[in-house]
Amino acid sequence: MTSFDLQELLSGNRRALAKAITLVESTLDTHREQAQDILEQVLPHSGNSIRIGITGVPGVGKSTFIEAFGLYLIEQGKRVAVLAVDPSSPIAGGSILGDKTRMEELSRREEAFIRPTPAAGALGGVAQKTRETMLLCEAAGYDVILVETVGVGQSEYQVAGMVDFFMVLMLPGGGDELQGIKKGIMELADALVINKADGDSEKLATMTQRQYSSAMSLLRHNSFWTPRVMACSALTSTNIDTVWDMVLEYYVEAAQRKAFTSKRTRQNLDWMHQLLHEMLLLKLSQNSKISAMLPALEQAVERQEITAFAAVRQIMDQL
Ligand SMILES: Nc1nc2c(ncn2[C@@H]2O[C@H](COP(=O)(O)OP(=O)(O)O)[C@@H](O)[C@H]2O)c(=O)[nH]1
Ligand SMILES: [Mg+2]
Repeated sequence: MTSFDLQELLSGNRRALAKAITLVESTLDTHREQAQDILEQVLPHSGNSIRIGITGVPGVGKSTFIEAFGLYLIEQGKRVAVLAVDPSSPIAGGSILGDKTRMEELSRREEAFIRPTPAAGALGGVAQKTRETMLLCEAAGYDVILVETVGVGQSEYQVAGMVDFFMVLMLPGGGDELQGIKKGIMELADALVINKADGDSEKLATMTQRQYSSAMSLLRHNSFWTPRVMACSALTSTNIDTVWDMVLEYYVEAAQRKAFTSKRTRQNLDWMHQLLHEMLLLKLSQNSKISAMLPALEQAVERQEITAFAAVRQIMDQL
């Protein structure tokens, strides 16, 4: 990519942004190199957005919420990027079709950029692509990045590790176990938002909110921030503004306590270690000598002829 394209990207040109993301998502070595080059150049222009992670079981209303929330943010003068992490989606964009219909108005807005999940199995993993895409979107001038994820595998943990504010959407009634939410996720949440607090469910939502408020106050959290429990309706756009006000409040408090930069610094270091891990595994798998000896070593360990440690030691000797 030429420096001209980079200027285009920085000026917010959507085609330049889409092209850069395609390079980031590519599995071709030459594309990866180009992508890394671009990422290094955009780095000084990134980091200036509000990064929000949104998770919850399928059907809780994430896409509907993002539509309402995104449109509200645009009303507030923001530019909004929506990224999805869905490791269960086998093809690029496999899951977004249904979502596009829920984000119909948002996807038509000039101030919004919606990017579906990259193909699963891409080098470095889906979450890493999302992280890099986030930096590109920031360089292109998006003020708020919304990262949506479904509760599959490690995706919620990965998303929590790349955003400033992590939100769990829930349904009125039913405990977290009933709703299929992992225990650790509740501890990572900066807010629980009970969605579908409308019509017949409004009362139930208020009750659920009360239950979770007391449950959350019992949870241990090692942050300056006490997680909030709210109720909203994405369908009727009720309390969407309250959710945004809460995020802003979090930012003000975080900035005052200088907790903000330290959180991102920590995330960056985690990211580095994760990348190192992945690169080492990749190097190992690309090493033909090691690939050739692996089956025999596995057998030997299976038959208890050698210890796992001895097997790994033999592999390490090849490096
Ligand atoms: N009553 C009500 N229905 C909602 C609300 N938000 C979403 N829905 C409905 O719930 C279903 C699933 O929504 P969707 O946004 O696709 O959920 P996702 O799978 O979490 O992305 C759709 O039929 C929505 O219309 C809400 O606030 N109130
Ligand atoms: Mg959805």
